[in-house]
Amino acid sequence: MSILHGSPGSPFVRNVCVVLDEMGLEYAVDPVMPFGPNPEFRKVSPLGKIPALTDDGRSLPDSSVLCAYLERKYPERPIYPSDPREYGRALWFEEFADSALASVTGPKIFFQKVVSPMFFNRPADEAVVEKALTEELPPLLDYLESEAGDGTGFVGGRFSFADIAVATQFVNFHHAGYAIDPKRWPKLAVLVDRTLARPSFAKCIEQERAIFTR
Ligand SMILES: N[C@@H](CCC(=O)N[C@@H](CS)C(=O)NCC(=O)O)C(=O)O
Repeated sequence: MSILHGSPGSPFVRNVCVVLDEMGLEYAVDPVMPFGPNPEFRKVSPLGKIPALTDDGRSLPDSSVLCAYLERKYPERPIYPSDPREYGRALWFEEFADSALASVTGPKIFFQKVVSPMFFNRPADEAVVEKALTEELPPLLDYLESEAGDGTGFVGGRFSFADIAVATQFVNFHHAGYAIDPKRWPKLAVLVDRTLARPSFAKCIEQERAIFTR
């Protein structure tokens, strides 16, 4: 059985949990915390980041790498589109989510509102949160709304990894007490809700709520 190294609350660890679950694969979790001094873990993940996966006795880091690896190892259970253009678009949404979206929903919202008070006994910097919510996040949501189609999937009107990569960032947004405004971003709200209602996501979210809901 493969071992997923990582802890709850990381959108990148969650991506891999969801993909493993969507593929019907069993795995065990090694609860590695990020940012800690753990030289042993660097043998598995040289940059010290979570997640990493040990599979058949060998390890690989990085959620994007792991999802691509799993897709290649289990081609009968695809989560990326097979059409080249659609595949490229799915990779683009993954990149958009992992970089632009994560850099706002992660450090500027989830870290401020949840991690900082809960684990470092420090209140949120409300100015950072306010700027993120009112200035930085809306243009990103406008773009996603324009690409959300009829709410059945960002790529080709079907569920794919593009939907997972975007939706995982909103789990952290929800943990921080926020939700996508369905009046302003109706298609995006439907698509994210639909993606998060899948059993693969629902299982992760339930476990995480027990930790992060105050
Ligand atoms: N590109 C990486 C990003 C992973 C990442 O940034 N993980 C964070 C936790 S959400 C982490 O481990 N940060 C610790 C650090 O940067 O030292 C991936 O997709 O796996």
